[in-house]
Amino acid sequence: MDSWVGHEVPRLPGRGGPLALFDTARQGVHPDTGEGDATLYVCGITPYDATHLGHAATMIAFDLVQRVWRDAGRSVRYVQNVTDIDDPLLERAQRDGEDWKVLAMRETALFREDMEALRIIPPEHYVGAVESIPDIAARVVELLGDGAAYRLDDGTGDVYFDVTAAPRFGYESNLSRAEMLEIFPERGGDPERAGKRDPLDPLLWRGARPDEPSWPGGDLGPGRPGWHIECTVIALNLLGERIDVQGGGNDLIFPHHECSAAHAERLTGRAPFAGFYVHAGMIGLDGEKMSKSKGNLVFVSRLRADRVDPMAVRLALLTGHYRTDRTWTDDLLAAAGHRLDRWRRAAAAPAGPDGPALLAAVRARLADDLDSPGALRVADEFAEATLSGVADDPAAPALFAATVDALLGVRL
Ligand code: 5CA
Ligand code: ZN
Repeated sequence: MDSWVGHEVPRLPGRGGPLALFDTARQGVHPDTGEGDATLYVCGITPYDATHLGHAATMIAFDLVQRVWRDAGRSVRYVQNVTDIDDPLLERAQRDGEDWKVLAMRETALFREDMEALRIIPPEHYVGAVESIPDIAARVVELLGDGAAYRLDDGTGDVYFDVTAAPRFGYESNLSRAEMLEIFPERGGDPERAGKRDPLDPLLWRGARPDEPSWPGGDLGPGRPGWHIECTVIALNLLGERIDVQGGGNDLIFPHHECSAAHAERLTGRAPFAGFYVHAGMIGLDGEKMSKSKGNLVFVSRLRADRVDPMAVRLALLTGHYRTDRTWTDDLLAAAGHRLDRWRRAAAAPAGPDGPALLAAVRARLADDLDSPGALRVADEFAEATLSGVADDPAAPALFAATVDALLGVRL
C-alpha cells in the first residue's frame, strides 16, 4: 500500500558515528557494526482506532534510528507493516456495525497524516497483511512441509507452529516458561486451545469461519494469516534473511517478536533473525498503558485538530528516553511548547556559540542508544547561550536549526 510523504532532511557537515542500541535479546547496549545498507523492520499499527501518542512515540524512536544511520553515511532500507486483518479489527468493526475494510482504510489514512505531521521519514515499503497473504500462505506451507507446523485435526483448518521446532525459543525475550505462559494469553495467544502440542504454539493460519473474511490459501485451504508470521514474511521477503533491527513497542517482546524470530529462523536456517531487537517503552496516561482496549487514549489527530504544533508533540515525546515506560501529561506538552519557542528564537538569532561543537554533542548523545534527553539538554544549553547574547559565531544558529531538524526531526 502507499506510504506517506517524506520531508527533505538537511545534510549536515561531516559524519556521525556508528549507532549503539540496546538489544533485548542480549540485554545490553552494543554498537551496530554493520556496513552498507542498514535494514529496519518496525511493527506498525492494527488500524482499528486512531494513532495515539504511544504509537507516535514508538514511530519517533525508530525514526531516530533511521536519522542516526543516515547521518553516519549508511543508506537505510526500512519496512513497516499494517496489520489490516486481525481479530481486534473485526471485533471493532462488528461492534460499530462498520465494514472492517473501510475502518482499516480510514485509520490507516489518518495514521499516514499523523506520521507526516510528525515528520517521520516514511518507510521504503509500507505493507499490509492482506496484500501479503499469498506470500504468507506459501511460507506456512513451507513450515508444514518441514515438520515445523501442524494442522489441528478438529476440522477448522487451523495451522500452528510447533515451538519445539525452534530450539532457541525464548532467547529474544529472555523469559522463563512460566512467564511466557502468563503473558501469552494477555497478548493474543490461546494456550487453552484443545489439540495443540504445546500451549505456547502460535497460530500460523486460521481456517475460514463462516462469519469471517477469508482468502485462498492454496494447500492450506481458505483462511487468514496469524499475526507473527505476517511480520516474519513481510520482513524476510523485502529485507532478506537477516535484518539489522526488528523494532516495536515493548508490548511486542513476547510473544510477537519471539515467535516472528522463531518462524524466520526455522524458514532460513539462520539465527539470529535480527541483529538487534529494539523495544520502545509504553506511553501511559494516568499511570496506565495507553491502549485501545483501555480507552485511555490521547490521539495525535485530536491534538492536531486542537492546533497543537506537531513539533511540540514530537519534542514532548523526545523528552523521555525511548526505552522507559513514561506518562503523557499536559505539563509535558506545555514544557515542550516553551522549549520549541526558545529553540526557534535561538535559531533566528544573529549569532550563537560554537555550532560544530553542538552538532558533535548531539551526534554523540543520539549514537549512545538514542539518548534524546541528553540531546535535548545539549540543545537547551546552546539555545540559552545564544539567547543570552554572549555568542559570536554567525553560522551557529543555522547549524543549530539544521542539526535538530536532521537528527531530532524537529523543524524550527
Ligand atoms: N500491528 C501490531 C504490530 S505487528 C500492533 O501491535 N499494532 S498496534 O496498533 O497495537 O501498535 C502499533 C505499534 O505501536 C507497535 O509497535 C506497538 O508496540 C506500539 N505501541 C502500542 N501501544 C503503545 C504504547 N502505549 N506506547 C508505546 N508504543 C505502543
Ligand atoms: Zn509485527
